[in-house]
Amino acid sequence: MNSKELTKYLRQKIIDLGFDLVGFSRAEELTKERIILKQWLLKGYQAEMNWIYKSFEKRVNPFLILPEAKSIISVGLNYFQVGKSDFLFNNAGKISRYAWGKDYHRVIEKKFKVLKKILLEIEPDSKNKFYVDYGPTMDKVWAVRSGLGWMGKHTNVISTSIGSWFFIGTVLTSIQLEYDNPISDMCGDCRICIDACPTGAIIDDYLLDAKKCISYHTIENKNEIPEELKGKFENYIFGCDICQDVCPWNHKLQIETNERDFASNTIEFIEKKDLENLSEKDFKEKFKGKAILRAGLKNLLRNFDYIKKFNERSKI
Ligand code: B12
Ligand code: SF4
Ligand code: SF4
Repeated sequence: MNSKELTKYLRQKIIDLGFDLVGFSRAEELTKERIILKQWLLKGYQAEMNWIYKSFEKRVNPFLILPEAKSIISVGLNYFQVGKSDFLFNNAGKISRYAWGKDYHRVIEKKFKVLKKILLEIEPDSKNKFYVDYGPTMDKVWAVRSGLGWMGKHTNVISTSIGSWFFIGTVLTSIQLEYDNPISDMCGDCRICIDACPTGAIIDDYLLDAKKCISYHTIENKNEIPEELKGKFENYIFGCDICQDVCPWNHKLQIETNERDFASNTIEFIEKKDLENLSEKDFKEKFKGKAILRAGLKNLLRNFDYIKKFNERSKI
């Protein structure tokens, strides 16, 4: 097979694995993004996520991860589901959509196992590295380069077919493939997400300050949440969907996920009393396989205390 036929074959195989989006780009150093990421870190927008800083060189240079890399494969997996309970109990904590089903890291890793076999069948000597979220890669940048979508002003990648409710997997491979073209930015004059963010975390078009982001504080922050953000979390205790919920592209598309692991056994909210009397062991047992384990019991309870102020305000 020549590289054109090979790319066509691989694209189909990846779709057959259940991914909704796939695209290919040239493995190369990210020179423009190096400057942007450096600036972002120098301004302290990463908050306490110092692991981004530590892996900086790898993030902007795929050859430091895989010297033989020729191509990047970007895949997207839709996780959108229509909410089953739109109304919210006053004291319930909201969980963002991406954590309703099974932990996406595990779901995508399962598909990657099969993809690895496919790549080795194509080229038995090929070298391949697979990442979803936790890798030292700029997943969104590669997804944009591979033509999966464009970077929205809220800094999530948006696809014209499924909106922004998708996870991104990034594969570095030594296999030579044909590359896709990026698509144009379709945000235009819109700034609905920027205006809707309750904490003002999107400080400029395409620029997010994690120090102000509800998603950062409810999931990644292991310390105190700043006093000035109190009352602004709109009941979120794990992640935040507001900037994506208001995006016209997501309103228009609303394509439900085909992934059973996401659609079954969903948790859209929990009440504090569901957590209060659990031991760490019970908590791990109760939420086995779910993404919310990442926040830890202690931090979820802290997040409940934090949103209480909003509930008190809404009763007035
Ligand atoms: C750190 C991180 C976070 C941080 C910081 C978010 C961020 N915007 O960077 C926090 C904890 C806040 C976060 C939150 C969320 N995250 Co997150 N996160 C990551 C992670 C691990 C790294 C992202 C990164 O490198 N950030 C650094 C910034 C500088 O990089 P960047 O945004 O790509 O930078 C580009 C633009 O922002 C822009 N830009 C940046 N600065 C500037 C400045 C100027 C002047 C200009 C013009 C442009 C510009 O250009 C840059 C280069 O193209 C990725 C996984 C990965 N390994 O890539 C997941 C990832 C981005 N997260 C993801 C998700 C799903 C979320 C949440 C939706 C989860 C939730 N529901 O709560 C929220 C969304 C919040 C938001 N509005 O972005 C998905 C996004 C999928 C998609 N369709 O885009 C990813 C890709 C995970 C995955 N593999 O699926 N996340
Ligand atoms: S995830 Fe929430 S807090 Fe973060 S930028 Fe979007 S709306 Fe703002
Ligand atoms: S709400 Fe508007 S500006 Fe924000 S990402 Fe969607 S289209 Fe772009």
